[in-house]
Amino acid sequence: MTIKTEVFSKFSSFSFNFNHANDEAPDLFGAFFMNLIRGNDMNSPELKLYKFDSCPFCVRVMQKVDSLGIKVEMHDVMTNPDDLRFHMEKTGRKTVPCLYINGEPKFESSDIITWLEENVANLEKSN
Ligand SMILES: N[C@@H](CCC(=O)N[C@@H](CS)C(=O)NCC(=O)O)C(=O)O
Repeated sequence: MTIKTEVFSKFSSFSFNFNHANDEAPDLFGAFFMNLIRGNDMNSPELKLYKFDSCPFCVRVMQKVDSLGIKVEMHDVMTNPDDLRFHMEKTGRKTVPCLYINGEPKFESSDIITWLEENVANLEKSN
């Protein structure tokens, strides 16, 4: 369902769009209102987890992500060569799990889990 809303005020008018079904917000106002409606914090850090599914340390982190209900973009280094290349170029390592917090890599599953638990209040929730 795409919602397009027009907002008029005395001095200006603007419209915004967001697509509820696929989480797309094609403009800044759309993103702002989508996050507002969902109770998401616009200042929450962007999280990307580099992992592969048969890695037990990755599984621990993914279970924590699930149980906390937070939104994390998944990058599988086993199935996606571009993800592996990026991760190695960025860190000089191929070790996973690695959580990128606003682009900054954090290694060690137990440190990642502790960080998630300590910061859950500020993290964007999954839907
Ligand atoms: N102590 C680390 C262990 C991580 C680890 O050993 N990951 C393996 C996959 S299960 C790996 O990436 N090995 C390849 C490498 O380190 O180059 C943690 O808890 O995150």
